[in-house]
Amino acid sequence: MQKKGCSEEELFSFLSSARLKDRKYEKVLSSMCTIPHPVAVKAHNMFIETNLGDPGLFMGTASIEALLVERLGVLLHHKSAGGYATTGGTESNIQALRIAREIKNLKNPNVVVPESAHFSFEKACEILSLELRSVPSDKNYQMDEEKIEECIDKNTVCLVGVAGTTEYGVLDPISYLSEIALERDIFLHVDAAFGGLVLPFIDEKPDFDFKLPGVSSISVDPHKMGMSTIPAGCLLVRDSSVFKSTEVDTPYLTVKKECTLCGTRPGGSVAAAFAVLEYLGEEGMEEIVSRCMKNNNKLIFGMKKLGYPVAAEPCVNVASFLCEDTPKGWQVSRTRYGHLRTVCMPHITEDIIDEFLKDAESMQN
Ligand code: 0PR
Repeated sequence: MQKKGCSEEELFSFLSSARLKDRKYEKVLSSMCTIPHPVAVKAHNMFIETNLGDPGLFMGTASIEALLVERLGVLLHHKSAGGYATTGGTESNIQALRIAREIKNLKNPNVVVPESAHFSFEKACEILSLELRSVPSDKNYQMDEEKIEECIDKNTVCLVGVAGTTEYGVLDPISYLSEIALERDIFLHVDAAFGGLVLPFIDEKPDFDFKLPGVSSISVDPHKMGMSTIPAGCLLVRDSSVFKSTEVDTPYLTVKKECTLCGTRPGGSVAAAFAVLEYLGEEGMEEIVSRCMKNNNKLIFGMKKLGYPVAAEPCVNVASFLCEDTPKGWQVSRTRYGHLRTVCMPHITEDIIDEFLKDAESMQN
């Protein structure tokens, strides 16, 4: 740190030069984040100094967090769902596994996840000393139903299914997992970090949420398709009494106990997440999701015409193609199996898809 501060002008010119090195979202087809909705930015700024870690000081902000949980609970078919805002899918997944572990309190606990699960489960298991058991994928990159049972034993504390996988945008057999979870009395966590704000707004809605009686908890991220500011995730649970399992005493706070992972927690991005849902309503979200799905289909159709079929038919606005080259100037990603992966977020327009397809065609020459 320098002894004497610098001028505001000098500071901001330095900051701008760093910011200029950031990639603009325009040609970014690899990200699950997007440009926040203008009402999100406005709400975020309004709540900029709020701290949900001390809700007694910020009762208004805490009431917005409760409303966000209620809205997402209703959307995911459980009006009285418990929950709280997290920093994103990683934290929600860690906390879900922590709850599952605490509830069962077994000696050598294991967790059964699909092979396609996001890498946050690896972090969670490492932190929580849980054995991670991966169920192989079937040919459609979904959790292979036939191989689930053989991974489960008496020490399994949690089953995980993904609704909208990170790499292929597919859905695990969550109805089936729900049946096993009920039969064997195992906690079932659904990672809908991405799909949770897509699937409720598409025409043929699959069952993946609390509608299925075996689902115990769900991760859903407003900072992905919810167009909120970062960080905004949410962990929802069917029965809020499970939060007792992660509670610690907080003697000097305005509340006596805390069940979250983070202490100080941003209120700005939570207000932003609520603002977007409230402002757009179901119709507004349907319109945005339908545009993203349409663009995703346009991309799939166009790539197929060029000889690059998708590796799996996605149910959300993610697609992975059998295509070894990458069009120049575009930011895409590669799945673990080497497929070219794209995400049609709200910042991707029809014109951008046309341009991408043109560049994909010219890379063939
Ligand atoms: N679960 C699923 C299904 C996810 O896709 C992700 C993130 C997570 C959990 C973890 O969420 P957080 O990153 O919010 O903790 N999936 C994206 C990915 O890893 C995240 C991402 C977003 C990556 C924007 C890059 C990027 O530019 O690909």
